[in-house]
Amino acid sequence: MKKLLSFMLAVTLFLFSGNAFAVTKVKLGVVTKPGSAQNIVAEKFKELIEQRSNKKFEIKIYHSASLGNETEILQQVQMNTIQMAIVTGGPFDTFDPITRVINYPFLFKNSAQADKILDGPLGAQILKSLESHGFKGLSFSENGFRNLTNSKHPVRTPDDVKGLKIRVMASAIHKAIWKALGANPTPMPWPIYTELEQKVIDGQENPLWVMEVYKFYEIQKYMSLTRHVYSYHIDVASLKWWKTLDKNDQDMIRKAMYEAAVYQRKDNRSKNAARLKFLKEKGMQVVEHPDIAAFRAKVANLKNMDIYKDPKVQDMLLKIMKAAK
Ligand code: EAX
Repeated sequence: MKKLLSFMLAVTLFLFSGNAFAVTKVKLGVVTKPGSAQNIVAEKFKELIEQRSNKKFEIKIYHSASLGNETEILQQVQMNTIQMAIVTGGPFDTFDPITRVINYPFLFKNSAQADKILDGPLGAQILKSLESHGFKGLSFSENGFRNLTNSKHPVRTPDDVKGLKIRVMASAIHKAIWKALGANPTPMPWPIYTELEQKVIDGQENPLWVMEVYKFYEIQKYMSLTRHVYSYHIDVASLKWWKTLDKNDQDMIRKAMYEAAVYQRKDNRSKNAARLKFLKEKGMQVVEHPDIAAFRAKVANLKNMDIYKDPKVQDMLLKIMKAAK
């Protein structure tokens, strides 16, 4: 009897002792659907962290806006009702104005340069800045370079943009870009298929994967490879939640998320040529070389706008512009 009791005590102690069996459930929100850039990061992160933590962390991915749109996801991350999220740069703009620096039009020459800057000290400074807004910024993954599509006519120059009703993300800089180009920018959360189909809006802008995964070729006849903004995601955790984790777990999570981001950027880029081919086959008329110089000229003064006046934001903009020269 005594033996049995001490055995049971030992088992109970073992079961309740510390972390060996304690599972930490993590809700991870993305607004887009399986196959999307955001969801590929989420799935890779889940795979890496569950394996490396021996399932101590269990990641449940909530995709397809099941936790709300991107702004709503970020609000829940601040409150720690959602622990992690992969969110496009645009909607961060209202939470921390420093993020709008990366959305500056025609900022990066190419993806290698974007990686170098965002993975370097300037990117780290931007991620750090998010802490004063309740987010632990972990890494940058990517949506990709954004291109314009519309249902009205081919766009070669800014003159062709005049009067088009273009959906933009919830972001001051995205709205400013399309206003400067002469469009009628209309902020709207994701997804937007129905609005395009019903012609509430004429066009939208997004990286190539979006036109494929969301079947925009069915409802948007014209695409121009404007590559006007390098669209990043910020892979974040709730700062409230982050502070409850010990240093080892924090390091493991940060590392796994960065690796997931690097994996996804590469994956995304490797598919672009095939996507362009696919979209043409589906009947999209593509202007491959719009007059980029004319587009650039129209947005050249945006850096002097009020949305970049905050000294911290202005300072970051100038530093990134210099680094991207
Ligand atoms: O990734 O809202 C947007 O235009 C985003 O790019 C969207 O989440 C697709």
